[in-house]
Amino acid sequence: MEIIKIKSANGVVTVPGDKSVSHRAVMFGALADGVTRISGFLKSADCISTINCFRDMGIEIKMTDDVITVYGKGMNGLTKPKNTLYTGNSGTTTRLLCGILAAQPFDSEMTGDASICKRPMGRVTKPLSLMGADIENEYCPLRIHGKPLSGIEYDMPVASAQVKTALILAGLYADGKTIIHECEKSRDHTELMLAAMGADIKTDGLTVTVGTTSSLSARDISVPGDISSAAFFIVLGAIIPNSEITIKNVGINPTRTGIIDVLSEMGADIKIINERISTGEQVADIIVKSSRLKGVTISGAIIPRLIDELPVIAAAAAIADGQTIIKDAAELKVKETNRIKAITDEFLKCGIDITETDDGMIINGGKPICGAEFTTYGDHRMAMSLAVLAQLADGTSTLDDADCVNISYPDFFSDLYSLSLNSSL
Ligand code: SPQ
Repeated sequence: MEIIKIKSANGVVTVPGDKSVSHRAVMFGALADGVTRISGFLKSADCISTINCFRDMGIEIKMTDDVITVYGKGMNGLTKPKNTLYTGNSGTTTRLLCGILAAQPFDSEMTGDASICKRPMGRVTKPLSLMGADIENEYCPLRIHGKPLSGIEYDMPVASAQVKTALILAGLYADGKTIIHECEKSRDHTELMLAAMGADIKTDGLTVTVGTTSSLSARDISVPGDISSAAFFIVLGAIIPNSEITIKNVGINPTRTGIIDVLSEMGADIKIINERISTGEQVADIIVKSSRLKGVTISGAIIPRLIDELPVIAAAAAIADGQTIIKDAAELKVKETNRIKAITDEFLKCGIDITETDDGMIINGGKPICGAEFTTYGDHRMAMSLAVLAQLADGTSTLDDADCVNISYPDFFSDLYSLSLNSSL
């Protein structure tokens, strides 16, 4: 598909619901007593995979245009799936389900697409096995033999909300306390949502303590817009001259806002307005105007707060004057594709001065870039980041597989092109 170039980007965008919160809303709603109505749910391929897995375990889930209704059956209400649970491209579905399935009184199998079968599950299955879980294999397909679990104290070797959440979910079923120490703070939607539903869960700095929880109470959930989707428009507005974009209703949970901190440090003109709280999550509108960017170093504790935004931040770095160094981001290698290699290989195609490192990359930005025939590797965030980068390239750019945006943002291209309609070209 050819990427259409817009000369400036002006107008208002409402990005779809947060992917992390949407998955969790269905999962926790299924385990709750009562009915959970979810508004703003992200109807993308990944979140539909979660819905399908829970339907396969006997949970009734109704979908209308505006609301997803989950008829929870309580902590012990899931039934043995007749077939292998299929998680598609979704790491979140696969890893979080490990924590739930490990504690069920039935055996189950789980697998996903070619990308999921290459993503490491040992990071979840190993600590779960310390709790008594019996899971065969460290890559999908996984065979899970449900067992009674016991609480453990666990030092996480990597900052990962998926690992943390799998252990928290197992901890709800386990006998005794489960104490999890994070090495860096990762997104905390699970802790906020489960606490609001009455789970025995407490957070103290980098430590999360979970106790046996026999019931969760259902509550209606309004899912905020996904800052990981807003990220494409934040960068777009910053790098395309004469642009001003307002992105409405974006979740600004502090564990997710690293992109705003980094782009602001790069010189971006970003304003956060209408800050409010919506079902326990901070939400706001974001206004971004074009400005000249400069290179920065991105490393350490901020990395988990912007891990999914690094591909599009790299696009901003290619446009920015000077050097950007991204380090401590080896986690990028185990996403939908190896995002360090994918970014480097694709950016080289358009003449960007970029060097791949073991845990990130070095980009010397601010030089002219040319259009290219891009490969997405089936990775939604690569596709959207390359579409943003291509806006400032000389000549034509194409994507080999634009459909992969359906994983997290099915309307991405129509939202992108709508911004040029508001510009006086
Ligand atoms: O679900 P999946 O495929 O792992 O999705 C990604 C993404 O880019 O959308 C990562 F590839 O987001 C993860 C994120 O990187 C979603 C997530 C969550 O909802 O808990 C947490 C992060 O992963 P991790 O490994 O750091 O826990």
